[in-house]
Amino acid sequence: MLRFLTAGESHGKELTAIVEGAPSGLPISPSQIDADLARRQSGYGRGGRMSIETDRVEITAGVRHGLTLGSPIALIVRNRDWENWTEVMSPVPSTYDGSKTVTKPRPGHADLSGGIKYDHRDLRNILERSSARETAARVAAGAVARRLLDEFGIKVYSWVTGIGGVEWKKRGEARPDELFDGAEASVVRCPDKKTSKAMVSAIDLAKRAGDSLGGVFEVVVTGVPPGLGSHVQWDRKLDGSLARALMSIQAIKGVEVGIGFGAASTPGSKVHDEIFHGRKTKAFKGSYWPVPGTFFRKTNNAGGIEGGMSNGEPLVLRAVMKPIPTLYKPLRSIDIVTKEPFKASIERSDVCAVPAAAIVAEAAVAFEVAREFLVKFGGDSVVEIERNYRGYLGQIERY
Ligand code: EPS
Repeated sequence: MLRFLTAGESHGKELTAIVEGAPSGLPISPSQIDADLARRQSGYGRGGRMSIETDRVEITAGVRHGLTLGSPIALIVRNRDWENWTEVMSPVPSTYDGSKTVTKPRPGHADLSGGIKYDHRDLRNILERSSARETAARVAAGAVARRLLDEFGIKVYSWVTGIGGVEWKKRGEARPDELFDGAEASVVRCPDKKTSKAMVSAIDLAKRAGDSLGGVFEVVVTGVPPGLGSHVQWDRKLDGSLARALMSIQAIKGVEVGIGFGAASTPGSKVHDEIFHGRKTKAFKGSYWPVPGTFFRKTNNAGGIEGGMSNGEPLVLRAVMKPIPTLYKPLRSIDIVTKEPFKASIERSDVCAVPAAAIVAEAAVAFEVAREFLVKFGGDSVVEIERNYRGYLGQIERY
């Protein structure tokens, strides 16, 4: 079973990810993981912290001479800000004077619920871990999964479709790889230049007002064979696993698959994707992704998943991120010690992290797809998985 855990506080020494269950023989290099780490750090609307951090991975276990061993892979991303926090965050008792103690819970953060739950009187003990800094470790773990998917022609893309009410309307039959290139060239990851500009203006406006903005992004996975996930049990459904992975990303408040909430106002005859047989590349001119098997659809309202299983079409997922709750414009709250009302003041914050969240979502989705891929085709080495996968492709060709 492919799985991962992360550890690390936002201003602690470093973040750690352990990936277990990756097969042997997978080429992994720090530079490929660093590329995703850098993509997560870019994006318009981030605060001062991003100019402190330049995330780089160190692989400390599970890889030898550029190839995975089949043993747990340990990935470390250092916090450069740590040097300013060594006393405050020291794992051993230090001369720290308690000056960074947090007793004022910020609305929208984990502070108060976590403080009550873990019986902490310094809310820093909660916020350090609930911080979205943790997502750097998830991106590192996701990069390993993405590398595995690469071996089998499965690609994970993302782009931003909305920020603070500025929406990019659907683009017909555009190719995912081209949309992705457009997103990579945009500071807000929106493939449309005009909308990108409007999004940047919206972020500027929010910043001037001491406010923050959320938004919507889309993740698309191409080259997924039919049959990942299963209809037979609730916790084996692919859409269920993907939704959970996406919802677990900090500040995500909703997830859609395919047409999603649009299905509520569309009749069934216009929702369900009709089935055709043949080679999609021949039968459907707009085709651009390899479709394993011989059945295909001309529409993809299902977002590539029916009955909890991939159907061979691209996976299409969307998620909404709430506006970052650390605001220069303070919201009312209550001090946990004095029980007095206060209005929070802050030192630094992001205004919008939707473009970064899209990259984190790519990692989360890549990991789930890789996990399901290994459930179906799993072996201990890449060679063994390849043999299993080739066998299955032959089988579905004859179906
Ligand atoms: C975050 C608050 C900010 C962000 C941080 C997430 O950090 P700080 O409190 O140090 O200014 O910059 O994000 C990252 C450090 C990152 O790498 O994405 C929060 O409270 O979630």
